[in-house]
Amino acid sequence: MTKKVKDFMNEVIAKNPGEKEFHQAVLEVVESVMPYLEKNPKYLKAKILERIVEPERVIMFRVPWMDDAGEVQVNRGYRIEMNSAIGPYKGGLRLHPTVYLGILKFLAFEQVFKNSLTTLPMGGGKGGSNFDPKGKSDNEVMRFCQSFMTELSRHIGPDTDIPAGDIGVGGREIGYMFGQYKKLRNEFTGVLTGKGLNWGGSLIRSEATGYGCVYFVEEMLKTKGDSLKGKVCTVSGSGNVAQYTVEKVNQLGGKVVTLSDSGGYIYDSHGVDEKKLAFVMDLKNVKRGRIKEYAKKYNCKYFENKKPWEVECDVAFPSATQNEINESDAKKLVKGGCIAVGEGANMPTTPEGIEVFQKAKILYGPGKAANAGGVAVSGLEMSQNSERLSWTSEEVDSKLHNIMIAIHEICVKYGKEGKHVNYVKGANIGGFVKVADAMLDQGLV
Ligand code: NDP
Ligand code: 2IT
Repeated sequence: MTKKVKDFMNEVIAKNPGEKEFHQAVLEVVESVMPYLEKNPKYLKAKILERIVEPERVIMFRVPWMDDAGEVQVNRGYRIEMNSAIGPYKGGLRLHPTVYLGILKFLAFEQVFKNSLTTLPMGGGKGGSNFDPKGKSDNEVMRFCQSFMTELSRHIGPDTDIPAGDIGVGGREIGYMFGQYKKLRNEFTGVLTGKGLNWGGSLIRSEATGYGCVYFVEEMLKTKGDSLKGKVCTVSGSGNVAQYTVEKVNQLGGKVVTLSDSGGYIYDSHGVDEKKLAFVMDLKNVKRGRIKEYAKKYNCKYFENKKPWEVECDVAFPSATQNEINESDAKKLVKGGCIAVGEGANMPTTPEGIEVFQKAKILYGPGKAANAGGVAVSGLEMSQNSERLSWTSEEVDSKLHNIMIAIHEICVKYGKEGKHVNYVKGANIGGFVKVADAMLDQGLV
């Protein structure tokens, strides 16, 4: 770490005490962009870095709701409006017991660069709550979502801030929140994305993050004259991103041998085919059960409290949560012959893990590039809402595919180091430049 980076980080840490995930996300970007800033001192003079790490606005609020037993419950809600230089704040909502300011600020910060990479006009934001949807009834989830939106509705709008899903927020939650927003405002607008297809949602939004991540990996493999055909893939998680990663890997001729949840992972050497994937979707999206049940149903192994990175693979798709691949996991992956990593999750690899991948010179696609397909199709949902039209799935999928190709090109442009592409550097600088230039254009605001 250079002295300049260290001094900068010391300030960030002092100003944002205890927010370790936020420090981690900032350090990764600052290390990448500092050499670029030194060559382009106009950014240093305008203190773009100091400004870009400070959220434009942080909203924190009380979310009271009543559980089925008639007891009052209180959660904390958040919305981080990080940066609106290139468009309205855009980013998901996370409902998970681990949620606190540091996690949402890391996610909002990543979102700024990711959204810039999509080529669409979207600023960055993120929100959520420490509410745990696990084990709650539909009615409890509805009452929570209504209370959460009652406050959030004052701060968002289709041209101001447009939330969407993330961990613990899918179609059900977006539905309850949209209903409440509409009731409060008496307006039918595209204030949320990931909506149902009958009420303003876009085709391919559910598929977008997983599909996009696989398209991105296919582009990385192409630079080596390779493809996903015949590749053995490990996937973590079994939620939205994991499910559609499996679907697209299968379509492109690869084989997925693992899936996981917070309880452990399943290993299926025959691969998670279309029929088994339908079982997983019903298990996770309708029954809200545990992945362990897959092992029972298909008579394969379940590894409790373990992560799938000990399984040999060609390509790994971490699609669960932050910091799920540490240094030792990364070493196991490289040793097992892994040639590419596509991050469906946000910041799933620790800094030490990233170093292992970089040293081994494997194709490492960081989340802000590889998983940008989700928010990209959210952007397309916003366009369709503004036009009051809906596009066919072929149209949306083809736009998504082109956006992932464009993101890959941006990474190559800014990340090429001789024959090797440093996708971390490429994504960070490529995402940064557009936002930084817009901030320069708009003056000291
Ligand atoms: P879901 O809620 O649909 O699924 C999350 C999955 O990850 C579940 O299988 C869950 O298991 C597992 N998981 C969550 N937290 C942990 C944990 N602490 N340890 C182990 N496993 C965990 O979320 P998504 O699929 O939408 O999100 C997955 C990742 O992708 C997140 O990092 C998210 O930020 C990122 N992402 C999502 C996008 C989207 O469009 N949805 C877009 C871009 C990125 P369990 O049920 O046991 O908790
Ligand atoms: O991390 C992400 O990019 C998301 N959770 C999706 C955000 C969005 O606005 O679609």
